[in-house]
Amino acid sequence: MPSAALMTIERHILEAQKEAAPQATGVLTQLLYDIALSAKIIARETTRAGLVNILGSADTKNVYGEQQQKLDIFANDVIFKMNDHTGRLCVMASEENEDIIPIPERFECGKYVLVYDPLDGSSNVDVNVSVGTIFGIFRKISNGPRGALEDVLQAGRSIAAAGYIVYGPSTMMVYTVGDGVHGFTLDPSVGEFILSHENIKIPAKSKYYSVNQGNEKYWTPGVRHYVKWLQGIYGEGSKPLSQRYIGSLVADFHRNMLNGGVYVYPGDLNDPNDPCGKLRLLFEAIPLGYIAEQAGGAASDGDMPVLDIVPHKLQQRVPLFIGNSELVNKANQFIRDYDREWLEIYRTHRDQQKLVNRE
Ligand code: P6P
Repeated sequence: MPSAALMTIERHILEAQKEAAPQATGVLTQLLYDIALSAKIIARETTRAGLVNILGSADTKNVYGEQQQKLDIFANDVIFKMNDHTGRLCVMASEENEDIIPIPERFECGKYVLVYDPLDGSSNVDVNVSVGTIFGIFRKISNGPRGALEDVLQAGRSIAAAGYIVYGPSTMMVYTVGDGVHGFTLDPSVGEFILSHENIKIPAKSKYYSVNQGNEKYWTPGVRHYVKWLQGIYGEGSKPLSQRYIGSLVADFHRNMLNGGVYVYPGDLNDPNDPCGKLRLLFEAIPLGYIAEQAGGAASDGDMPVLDIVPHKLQQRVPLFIGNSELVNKANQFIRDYDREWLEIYRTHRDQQKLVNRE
């Protein structure tokens, strides 16, 4: 491999694919290029959002009833338009769209599926806080000539690649094709993503935990105990971690990937009909969960690995504990010990499909 200084993301993807899959046709490589280019276009707009009238809310809401930001819509459009005509995809699905996004009839279909959250944490753009794009790539499994919902509703164990872009003080793209996690920093002077973090591994020693303390009143007993354990309140054996919560999952997750820690967005029983928390299984938990596991970490819904869950609907939401394996496993233990009522209710919502890797 050439030295890191010369290693652009395009070259790295090509070299990694040649090594990991010599028989590869290069389609996945091209697809990752397309996403990198989309990221450059989105980065340009997020860094100058204050200068053009692209700031603030659009007058539309997404499928979750959340106010869409103008940049949400811009980022959603960019990713779609950079990928709808390439013949590499058979179908797309976006957190911002209610249904799957078919490839227009006038274009050929390919063998891959792209799921994405175009601009996670977008409400932070107006206050100049880091935001991110999250994506996952699956292979087509349906028999028809074009993509279908079944191509999108796949468990994370089947994923082919995943990544995120964090638009912060610098723009970074982090991706994995199952052979380690690699980070690239955008050099705006040449418009290239240059390898800056090769083979990222989550540190064994954690520094941070990320949770919205403002939701404490809704937390289940197990989550309450867990957060106190993270704060070191239980003395010997518990963790005196610092809290960092940006309100932007990609930014919090990226920091914890590099410095060690856990991000927590739990479910609760504030509404017994809605025990699943806020985050989306397909567009957030599965792609980031794959990256976390590839970096030696873990991602759980408080009960099992998120990569083992078979999604039963596009907008399925899950509780998320993601980052350092020891911290994630500890969350599962506290929930197992203290949150049987919540666990029973949550499982009925989740297990509407056979689970992967369950005998
Ligand atoms: P809350 C952004 O909307 C997001 O999906 C994540 O990026 C972020 O971590 C979380 O929601 C923030 O949610 O309820 O703490 O404001």
